[in-house]
Amino acid sequence: MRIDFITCLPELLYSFFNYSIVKRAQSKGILTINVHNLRDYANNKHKQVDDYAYGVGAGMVLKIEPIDSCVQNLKKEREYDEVIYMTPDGEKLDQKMANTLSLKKNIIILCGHYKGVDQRVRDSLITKEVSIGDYVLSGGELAGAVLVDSIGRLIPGVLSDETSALTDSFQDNLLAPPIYTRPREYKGMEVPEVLLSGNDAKIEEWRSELALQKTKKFRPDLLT
Ligand code: 6GU
Repeated sequence: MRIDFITCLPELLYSFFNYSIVKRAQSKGILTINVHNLRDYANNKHKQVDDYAYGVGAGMVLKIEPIDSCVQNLKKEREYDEVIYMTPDGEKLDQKMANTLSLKKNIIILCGHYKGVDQRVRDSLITKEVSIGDYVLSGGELAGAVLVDSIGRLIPGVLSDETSALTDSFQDNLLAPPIYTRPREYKGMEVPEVLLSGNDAKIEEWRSELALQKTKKFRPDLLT
């Protein structure tokens, strides 16, 4: 999979991509991430990529020319399955969306300022708008990093134990059951007996039951 990021703040993304699960995916050759600095596509001598909003004045808006020029450059090289714009008014990211996107070959992710981009970018270039939740961030970079982390770990071969992504919370609309490691007892708190029993069927039954209990308690909305 190949992901091309378009951003005014490339530094914000580099550190994340060099340390996370995404780093592992990249060194295994399963995922390639390229970060493009929007400023490199500005066609004016001040390298200006944003401007005042027509009519409302206050707040800077990303201009269409540098974005269009960057996107067209990329499209000359390959076809893209999606051109995603990170925005708080987009479709909310969930595990299902991450699953779907993890199967794509090439995607572009555009990160905006909080005041947004010229509407014509959204009308003519963007195929999908994604939000990571109902709150406002000052830019799309952190949201884009969240999106790529959620996708990256689902690409087959990225996690060493492939089944571990399949048993995550949300994968079957249930929260994950509790897990334990050594010691068996700590300050009077014991590991549930069944987990020490070696009886796989019993353990599976216990895990399903606790996943259901936990979901009922903390996220009943997932069960409806
Ligand atoms: Cl994708 N962008 C921004 N700026 N804020 C957000 C968001 C995205 N998702 C939630 N808040």
